Amino acid sequence: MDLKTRRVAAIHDISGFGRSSMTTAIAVLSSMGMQVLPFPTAVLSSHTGIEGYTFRDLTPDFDAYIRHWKSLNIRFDAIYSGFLGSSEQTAFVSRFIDEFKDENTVVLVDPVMGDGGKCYKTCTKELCSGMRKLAKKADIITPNLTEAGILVGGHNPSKLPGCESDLSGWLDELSDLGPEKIVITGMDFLYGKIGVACRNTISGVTDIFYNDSVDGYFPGTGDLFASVFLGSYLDGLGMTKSAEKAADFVKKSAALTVRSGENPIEGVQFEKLLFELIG
Ligand code: PXL
Repeated sequence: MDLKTRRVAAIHDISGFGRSSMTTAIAVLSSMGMQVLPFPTAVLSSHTGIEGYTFRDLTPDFDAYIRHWKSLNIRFDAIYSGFLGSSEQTAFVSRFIDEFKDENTVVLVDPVMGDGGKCYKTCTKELCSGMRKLAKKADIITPNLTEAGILVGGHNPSKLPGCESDLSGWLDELSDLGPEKIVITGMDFLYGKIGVACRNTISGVTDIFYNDSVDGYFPGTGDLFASVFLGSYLDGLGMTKSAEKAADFVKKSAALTVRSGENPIEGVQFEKLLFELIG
């Protein structure tokens, strides 16, 4: 066993109802033996897909939070950002990266902005342009197909690649944003299948794989994917193997949710499967 515990700065919101973002990142990465240091961006009573949610924006705390951590001389093996509520928050995350990234820190930016061909309510033009800037500072970005569209189209998710041959141009455009590795999830080009594309922008190599899809809409699976991906990547699995492990875990969690009859709006049931990540 590697006795050194890897430390991850998790920059996400905390949503009370509906498994997502910070609660998922802590559960998954802790199960994988990583220490998670939460940097909460907002507190919501539920994720934004559920009517009536409360939203407490924590941006006013960011500066003092960063300064305190800086005074403690904390070093991170990874900086992992997800849902952000405004372009002001993206600018703070950018500053966080400048303050804490060293040559061994992996920066993963999950540009949470939309799904199913639509932007989330909170995704403004300004937020999109902030995410594009953040992607420049990332080692790895993990957009779903819609978020790839929002990043490339500058806030217009309506034009999405419809097949693998369209995808290559999109990956080139995302490469131009600056990340070293791009992992696009949720590729629904083939009936009954859901695919992932992994592009190494240095070598230009792209790996694509598919799993059987599970019918239904499952919020929070992007957070689950990115968290399992990051834990696996920090364990040394490499981009494509980490993506395969993450996609497999998401698929099993979605299948369990369907079998259980639980409402998928609560997110997928992954708790009973976490033991599979330990080791
Ligand atoms: O799962 C992504 C996500 C994270 N955080 C909040 C969200 C969503 C998606 O809807 O609303 C608050």
